[in-house]
Amino acid sequence: MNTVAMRKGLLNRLVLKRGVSLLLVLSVLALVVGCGKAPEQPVKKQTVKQESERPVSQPQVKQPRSDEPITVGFSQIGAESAWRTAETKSIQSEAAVRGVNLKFSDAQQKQENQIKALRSFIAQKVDAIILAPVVETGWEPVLKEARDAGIPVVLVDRGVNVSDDSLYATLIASDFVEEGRLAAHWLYDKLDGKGSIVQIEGTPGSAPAIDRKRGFEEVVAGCPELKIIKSQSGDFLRAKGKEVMEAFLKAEGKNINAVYAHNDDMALGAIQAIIEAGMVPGQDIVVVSIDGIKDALQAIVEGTLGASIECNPLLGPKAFDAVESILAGEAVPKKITVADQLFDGLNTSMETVSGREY
Ligand code: GYE
Repeated sequence: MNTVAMRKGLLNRLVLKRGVSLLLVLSVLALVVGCGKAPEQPVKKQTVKQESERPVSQPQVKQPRSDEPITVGFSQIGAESAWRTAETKSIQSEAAVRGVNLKFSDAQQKQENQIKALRSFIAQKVDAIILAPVVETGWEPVLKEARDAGIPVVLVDRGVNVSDDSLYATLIASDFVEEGRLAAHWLYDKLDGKGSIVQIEGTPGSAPAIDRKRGFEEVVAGCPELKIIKSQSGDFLRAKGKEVMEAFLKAEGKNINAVYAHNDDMALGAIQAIIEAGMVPGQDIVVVSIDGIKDALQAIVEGTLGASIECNPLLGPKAFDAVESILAGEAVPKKITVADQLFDGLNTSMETVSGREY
């Protein structure tokens, strides 16, 4: 068997195996693909370190009275994507199931609104806060206020960049760097190692945009015949993904072989732009993205989207498990990693689509 056939066979087997961890997929692929080896330098100070997966006890958390329902404040980013809407629903419905009194605040993509919401939760003396931080930086003052008030903060889906880990109790999220690497390896395989890629990035300064870019570019840097010719933010929005792709097509036209979008919504917008430009997505231009939402799985079945790396948004159960453990004085891991999988034409059918909740 030649190397390409071997690589294909390997990838096929790997994608077919549901629930396989990205880490496992990548370590095998890194050996076989031969490009995109891990960089010599450690890539950014990770928001969360591996060794932090060990349970750690929490600093002075006020224990609620056990006969009363707990009150939790949830500061959500907004509703920019189908992924985000699914996450909101998961947290709201899990709160209802557990009889938690949930105070919900939608920040409409603005960090200042999230900071205001957190201050209001602190003033209302909630038992715990769940925060999905829009960007990585700028959280220290308000997180200190929460810690001083004895209110634990559980981060969901995006990490923060803080000098002191004790400012939050735990982070429940996918490994975005690995998602980016997996997208690049899939594309390498699809393009037989060569081609020009355009990248549609997520919200500037957000953990998934930073890390998905880093993981993807790290692999591409090791592939001499793969090039990223354009890169721009589409803010995780379908309409903006389309706009950015229109501009890319205007500037580069037929030079573009592939699109890497940091989420499915932007990829679906880009697919629309490709069709409107008279080209065939999946044939003239290959598209790969991240999230694994229902519409993306449908596009995979239709052949317009090549692959989507799942990022599981159903974080409600894990978030409230963490809140309850912390309030019970139990130790929780500093990072709770959510397992994801890759979807492409080999493992996605109409049945997969209809089984998808979001
Ligand atoms: O991938 C994207 C969204 O933070 C993981 O945010 C999340 C990302 C998700 O809007 O669709």
